[in-house]
Amino acid sequence: MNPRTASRLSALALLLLAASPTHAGAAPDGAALYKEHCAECHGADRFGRQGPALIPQNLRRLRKKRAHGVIAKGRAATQMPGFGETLSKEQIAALVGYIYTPLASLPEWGAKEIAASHVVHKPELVEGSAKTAKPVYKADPLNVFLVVEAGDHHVTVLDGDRFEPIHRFKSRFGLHGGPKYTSDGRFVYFASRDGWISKFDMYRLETVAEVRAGINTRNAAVSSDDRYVIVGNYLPHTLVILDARDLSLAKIIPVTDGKGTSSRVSAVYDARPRRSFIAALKDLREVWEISYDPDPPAGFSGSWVYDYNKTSGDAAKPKAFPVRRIKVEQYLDDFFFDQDYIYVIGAARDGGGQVVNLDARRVEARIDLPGLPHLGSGITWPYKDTTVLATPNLRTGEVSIIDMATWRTIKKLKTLGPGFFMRSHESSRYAWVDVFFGPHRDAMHVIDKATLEIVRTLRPEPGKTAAHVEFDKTGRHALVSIWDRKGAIVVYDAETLKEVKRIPMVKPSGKYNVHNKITLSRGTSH
Ligand code: DHE
Repeated sequence: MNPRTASRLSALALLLLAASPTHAGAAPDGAALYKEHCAECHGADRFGRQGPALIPQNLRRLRKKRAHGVIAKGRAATQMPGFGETLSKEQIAALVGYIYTPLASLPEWGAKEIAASHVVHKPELVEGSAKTAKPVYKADPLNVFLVVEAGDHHVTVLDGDRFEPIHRFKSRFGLHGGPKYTSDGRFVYFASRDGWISKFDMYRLETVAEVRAGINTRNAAVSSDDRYVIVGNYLPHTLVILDARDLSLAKIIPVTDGKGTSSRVSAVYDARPRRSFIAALKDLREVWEISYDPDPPAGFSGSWVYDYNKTSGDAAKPKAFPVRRIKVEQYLDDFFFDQDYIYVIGAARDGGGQVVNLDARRVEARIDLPGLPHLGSGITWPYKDTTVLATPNLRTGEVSIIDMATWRTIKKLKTLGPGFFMRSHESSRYAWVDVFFGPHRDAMHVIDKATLEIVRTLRPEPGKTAAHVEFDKTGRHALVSIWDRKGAIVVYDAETLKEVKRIPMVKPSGKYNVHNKITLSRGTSH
């Protein structure tokens, strides 16, 4: 080979090497590796998609060394896989460097952007007039389930008596968390991980309105008076309040401590008897109570007034959304309420829990939780002369059963592996818990609520993950998801534990019964 050709070839080889994010020799290119391995779930722009945003502002609680471990080994209790087998240490280090590199500018998602994304698809359904007040189908509207099919981003409306699909429609990409019904079950609100909130009419089976309330959203809640929807965001660090009728913007609350530190929102829920929303924060050791009571009790601050009636000088206008901040000991990654909504039982990703008294505005007890429970999954039931709270733990194969009078763990029930979801119903003697991770992920335990023992382990489809149970209105049937693209909803007789029916679905994740949700059944999430 002549020297000129050889030098051209080696230049070409160098070019090719530089273009490959995984080649040996040259320093790995974090940006290219990100594009190849991370962008699909975390977004090409790093603002999050199904996975969270990977920018320094949202990684404050994760040290670089830990980030290295997460990329190598995956993250417990999330869909994050480990890349330790695929990527070298140097490549992982390059990725860590890349995700901690500040962006030239932070994305704006304020009033202007939110308003520009707002679409009212069906103006005639915004208020739900008498003319449209009957379902277009013949099924008990209170015993209908919504099933989120995560595999192809659809939602099925399922008749809870006959277990037959009534309707199926395309949802926004990556719905996460429970859809939230209005108090009569007529409307429902979905939140997607990328910030879209959709309002759906359960009677007319149509999407009424949509708005993008954030770039990377945690979850949403509806006020008990059906007037507002609140959205908790990871990005930007805001709580966004929408008018529940048409999803127009009512207020943006920046989540900051007033001293320059802002925070992601871990979760926000409605606290019905308090007429307030409660938000847990990821980066500030605080719980926030946001009142929508026209006459909020003492301790709230903030004077912004939202003209809900869109009129001026109206005496009935609520003093909208003042905030009361409560200091806590640890960052809360999620939480759960007691049945009276006085206590917040909060959990941190690294384990441990704390009980916050919302009235006294202080931490009142610590509870023993070994790892982060997917706390939306905690349920309660009467046990002997007390009430217990039970939740699976995402790291260890055990269900913690806690006495809510003393906050002591009365049992750690061994399971075949860490679980995600736990469910029951007032009229059922059983509680069901899945085994989401590990070799037994196809198993579903059935626990006797009186003896606190596992009485049966079902395997609805051997080899495929069985997860997330929801009961029908009466509690006679329990529905289990086969979490697979060729999946199904398997309906069980909740007493005999025998299979009744199998309905094919595309990776059905959660399912949500209207009656159980709007009556705040103890056996399900709210
Ligand atoms: Fe969830 C609900 C947090 C991972 C499926 N999940 C929730 C809620 C929170 C939460 C705060 C309650 C929101 C609500 O209903 O308003 N989830 C988290 C996490 O912190 C975690 C561990 C990491 C993350 O990725 O955010 C996590 N969740 C997952 C998953 O990996 C699951 C299994 C698949 C997915 O869709 O991402 C998953 N989460 C669900 C489902 C619900 C949920 C199906 C609703 C349960 C219900 O019955 O209400």
